[in-house]
Amino acid sequence: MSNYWNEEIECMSYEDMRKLQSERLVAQVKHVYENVPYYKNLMDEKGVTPDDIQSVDDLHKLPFLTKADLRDAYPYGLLAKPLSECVRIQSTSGTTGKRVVAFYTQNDIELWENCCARAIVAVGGTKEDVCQVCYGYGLFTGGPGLNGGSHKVGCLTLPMSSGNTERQIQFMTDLGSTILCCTPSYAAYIGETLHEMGYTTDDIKLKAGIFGAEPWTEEMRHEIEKSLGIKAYDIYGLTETSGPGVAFECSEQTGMHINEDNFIPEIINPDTGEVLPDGEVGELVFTSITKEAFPLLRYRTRDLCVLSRKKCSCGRTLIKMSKPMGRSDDMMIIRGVNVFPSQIETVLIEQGYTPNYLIEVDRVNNTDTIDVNVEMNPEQLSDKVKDMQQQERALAEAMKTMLGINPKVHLVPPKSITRSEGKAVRVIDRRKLHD
Ligand code: DLL
Repeated sequence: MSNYWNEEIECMSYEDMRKLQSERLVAQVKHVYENVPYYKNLMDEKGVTPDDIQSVDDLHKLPFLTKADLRDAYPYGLLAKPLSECVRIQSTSGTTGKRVVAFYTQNDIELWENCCARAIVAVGGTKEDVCQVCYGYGLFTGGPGLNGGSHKVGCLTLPMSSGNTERQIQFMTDLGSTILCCTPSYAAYIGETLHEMGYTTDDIKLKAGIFGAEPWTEEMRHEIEKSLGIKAYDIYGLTETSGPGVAFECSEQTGMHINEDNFIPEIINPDTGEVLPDGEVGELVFTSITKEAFPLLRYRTRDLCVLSRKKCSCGRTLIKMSKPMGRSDDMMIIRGVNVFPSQIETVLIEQGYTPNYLIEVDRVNNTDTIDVNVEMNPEQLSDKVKDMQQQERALAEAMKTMLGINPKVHLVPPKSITRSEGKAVRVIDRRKLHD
């Protein structure tokens, strides 16, 4: 059984991939210029015409597209196909007023599901597998994307959606699910509930998990692998570029292969827009070269990561992206220091705590404050106040070493931090309320 869904593409030589990308890019720029007045204006303003784009080497000449553009053009302003050819929308939740609506033709859905099928096959999925999809279904892309990929591979697909965790575990044990797809925070919760219900990993048949949609650390990967007795793989994507499956992890588990026959990645300096060489950290930018209805050229994701063309032991030649280190817009600046929630998570797990935490940021007397509420394991509970204070101090000290700032740590009782069934909320920043 092959480990690839599309070996020709996934193992294509660099030269052939560049050639394919260039052909697709040239056609895509023409398609967008002719059909999307909004983007034509952006190109005209920059003095670029489709004729200036002859290959991938010319990509940098195109203007960027940002979330603000998506908002300006909402809802139909970036549509590149007549509505009569569109068959679906997906959308972000828009809780912060930044709703994105993406459109798909039948062919766009095909391409998207094939990207997800690549991800499933890369973790060892075949038609013998039972694939339990507990990403949200509906407008969110997670459920529909992995569902479609699972069908393509021929797995028995369990379209569970998120929530009702005991029922998830019932299905998992009764039907013998072998692949689990959900957010990493929900996977951790499922593991916790499984053990609370009195099961062990011997009672389930899971072998692999495909977890994404939110940042998670290597430490959290190990926790989940232990608790569910599986290999945990990362998957990346965003609504704007179709959803999950833009990039996926393989057996090497050292970053995600980007489906670069569909999405050309670039890394830029987020402040200047300058394109950075492979190996440097910066903002990830994607150009979708195959999408018909909603093709975004040079879309700034705000996700910070590194690209690498290092040879991969799985045989794929597709470029790899590191785990996103966070978003340039969820980086907290606390007393002038850049802090990512993932750094705090790393410290917590290293120190033997669970990844259940809530960061509260505020500003008191013009000084930023950061409070980290950390849930204890039952074994860490102590009825001696002194012991608890000692533990809090030790944790604060470890965070200071990692972050360079001194947070206030509060140990809170087991199970007191709300579990997430979708994307976890890790930070409450009250400074925004005062601004
Ligand atoms: O989260 C699509 C998705 C669904 C990806 C299921 C993977 C699995 P959005 O809701 O539009 O789409 O959110 C996209 O989520 O820009 C990243 O900031 C973040 N994100 C997605 N995958 C990862 C990941 C879906 N593996 C935004 N690691 C992106 C870290 C991720 N962050």
